[in-house]
Amino acid sequence: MVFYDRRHLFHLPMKELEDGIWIENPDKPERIEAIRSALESSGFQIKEPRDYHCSHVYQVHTPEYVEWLKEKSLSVSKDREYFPEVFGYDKLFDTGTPVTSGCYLGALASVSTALNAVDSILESESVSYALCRPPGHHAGISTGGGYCYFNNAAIAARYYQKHTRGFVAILDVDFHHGNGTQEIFYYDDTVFYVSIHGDPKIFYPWISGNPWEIGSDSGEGFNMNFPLAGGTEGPEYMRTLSKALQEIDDFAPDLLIISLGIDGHKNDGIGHFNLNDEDFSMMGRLIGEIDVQKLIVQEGGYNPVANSSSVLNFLHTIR
Ligand code: Q9C
Ligand code: ZN
Repeated sequence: MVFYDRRHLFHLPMKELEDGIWIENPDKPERIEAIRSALESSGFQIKEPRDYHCSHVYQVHTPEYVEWLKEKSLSVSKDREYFPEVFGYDKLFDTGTPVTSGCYLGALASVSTALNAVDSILESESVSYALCRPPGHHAGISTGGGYCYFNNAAIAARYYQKHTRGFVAILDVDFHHGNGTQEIFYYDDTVFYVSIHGDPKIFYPWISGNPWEIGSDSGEGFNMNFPLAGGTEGPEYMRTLSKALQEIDDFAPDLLIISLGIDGHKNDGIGHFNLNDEDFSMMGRLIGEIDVQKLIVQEGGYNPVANSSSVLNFLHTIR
């Protein structure tokens, strides 16, 4: 089942400060609208989600962060955006993630999209896809960044556990390391976070994603990072993915959440892998070999054309 919420259209970030220069913000509504229309034309039925109480957000994020974002977002005027002024001393950790007038409600709708998909899983759907925007995997316990405000996948994991007490694995295939998801579950042995991403020595978010970050205390051994070089092609990627999937299979989760970014596609303007449309078919096929219910949560992916073909391919092969 596919879930989508049109309220993401109210979140319209305009610019991003990159290397001291203002550029157009790549998190455009079109990147998601392209996926939606491709899914519609190939016969997927799309459900508009119901809303959930905002308390689910507090299972992951601190009240201080959520309240701050709400107040800032609801007070910024429609044609403006708020940027963190002093790097490292604000609740947004980079200069690509402005507070817009629509970001708080948009982020809540994005969370709802993921929670609706969890409900379908609880009603025994085998694979569900949450077409989320804004994305979530860079959002940590009390910080937003990387175009992310609330961590959709993490909140979905907690919501699933509330109903099942089950074990959850999160496989993150976005080009960037999901520093937020890693942080949220770092001390937790009930959620296994596994990520394949561009080497953080060179690529955003720089602060995390190394192989020695393995989790801590009872979470030790339940966090695993597979950094890859820029330019990585399909065959090497699939070898790494197979290793990651073997680890997930050993963990034997009750639910597998896939943080699906398309920014590893060769035509993506932000990520730096060399994957093509067929590679996303192969990814879906390999992940589908694990016999567990699956929740796919959309993360990055900035080329509308690559997004729609790759998501279609992925959804056609996963099971
Ligand atoms: N010069 C996601 O894909 N910009 N976020 C990096 C490097 C931020 C990506 C700029 C990329 C964030 C969800
Ligand atoms: Zn990304």
